[in-house]
Amino acid sequence: MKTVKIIIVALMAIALGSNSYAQTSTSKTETIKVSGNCEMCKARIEKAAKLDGVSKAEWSTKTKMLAVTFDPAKTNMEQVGKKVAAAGHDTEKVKATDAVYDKLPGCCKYR
Ligand SMILES: [Cu+2]
Repeated sequence: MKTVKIIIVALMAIALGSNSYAQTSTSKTETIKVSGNCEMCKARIEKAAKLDGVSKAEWSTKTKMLAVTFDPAKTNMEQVGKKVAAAGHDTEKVKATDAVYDKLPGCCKYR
């Protein structure tokens, strides 16, 4: 009976251990600077950043920083940046094209 208890405890430890390992290895959070002004920009930026593999995207109207939590096996910050730029917002590496930028509402013109 004692042996059974030890085995159960050992199995639980393995299960818990591998679970926390899986969490740290499958998602990471990175932050990039994204140009924008208002709450409308925030909604647009966060929507654009939600690619497949992105679990969380949050942009601050104050700091202009976009924090993205994603699965590195599925996507990366380069892809997120490209998508955000395609929606009309400049990022550190990728800039929005004039054609997309011109279509932004007046309050969102950050240049
Ligand atoms: Cu805006």
